Amino acid sequence: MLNYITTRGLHFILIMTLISASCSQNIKTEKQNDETVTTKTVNVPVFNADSAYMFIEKQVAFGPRVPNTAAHRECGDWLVATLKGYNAVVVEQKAKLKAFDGTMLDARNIIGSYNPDSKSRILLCAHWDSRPWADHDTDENNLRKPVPGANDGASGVGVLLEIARLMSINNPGLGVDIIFFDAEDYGEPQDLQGSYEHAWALGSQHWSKNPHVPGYSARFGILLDMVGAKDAVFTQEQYSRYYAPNIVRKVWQTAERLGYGNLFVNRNSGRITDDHVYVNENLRIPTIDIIDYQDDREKGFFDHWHTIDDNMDNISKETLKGVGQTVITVVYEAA
Ligand code: AHN
Ligand code: ZN
Repeated sequence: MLNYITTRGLHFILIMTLISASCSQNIKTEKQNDETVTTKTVNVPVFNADSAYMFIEKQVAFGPRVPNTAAHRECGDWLVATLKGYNAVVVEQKAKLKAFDGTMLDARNIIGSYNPDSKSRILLCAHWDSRPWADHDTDENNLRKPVPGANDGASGVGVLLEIARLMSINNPGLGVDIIFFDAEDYGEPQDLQGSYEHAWALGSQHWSKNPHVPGYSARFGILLDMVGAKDAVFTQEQYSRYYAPNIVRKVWQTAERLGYGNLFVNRNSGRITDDHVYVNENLRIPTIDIIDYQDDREKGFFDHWHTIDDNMDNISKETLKGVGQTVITVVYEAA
């Protein structure tokens, strides 16, 4: 009998150990200077930069994801299938959006949700379309060619797909909505005469006025834009600081703690009109932009910005790792 109980007890301990090892969170009690302190330790998944890199390669291989092209439709279908494959609840928000020149764009915002019933939610977003015109190319023959968009577009999506993959393995314990915005980069070519209002970020303008869930809200949002270049530097962009100063602090402090302070620098930069502006203004969700931008660089953005050389050659796994590990840590620690 004694033997039997001991064996049962052992089994119980073994099973409990296995359960706690597979949990994403565990409560740890430590003794420090005669004081008992309880610290919440969160097991944050390890971001795999090779995997993120492959997600970027895959998007670029479709060709430029310019709205109203086959590459755009095919890549959109692949994004939907990939999110579903990683157990997200997917909504495709299709809309005909009018570009600055009157062109009607067949646009699609793609939303992948985790824990859709949770009240406590975080929004992660990036644009998935690519720019129709390489209007910053040095060769004038390229000015009306589309950009490959490895960094400008695919990098943010690649990082978020890797986070989706990790969330399908290890539940983050709160609601997370990944939104791939369409038609961000259809703003008028630089050399065109005339001024156009709200020509950029058409997909996020549409979604923020017509969210996929009526009354949608989130605690905060993080936009990733151009997060894969070799020499990336993420400064603290002005709209982000204005609308979401606490989130800027949280993200930059997390990066510093993880050893990515060289990538996320404590330096301010000016206003960038990007998807986060409309999420802030229309939905009042404090949303920051992690964007490779410095006021004192020639273009502000990375060297190959809006040129036909925005390809895989400039994508750095080290940069992807720094961004991905920082963002996934912020998400899992918010639970
Ligand atoms: C403008 O330069 C107007 N917007 C920058 C946002 C952007 C363009 N992100 C990617 N491409
Ligand atoms: Zn762009």
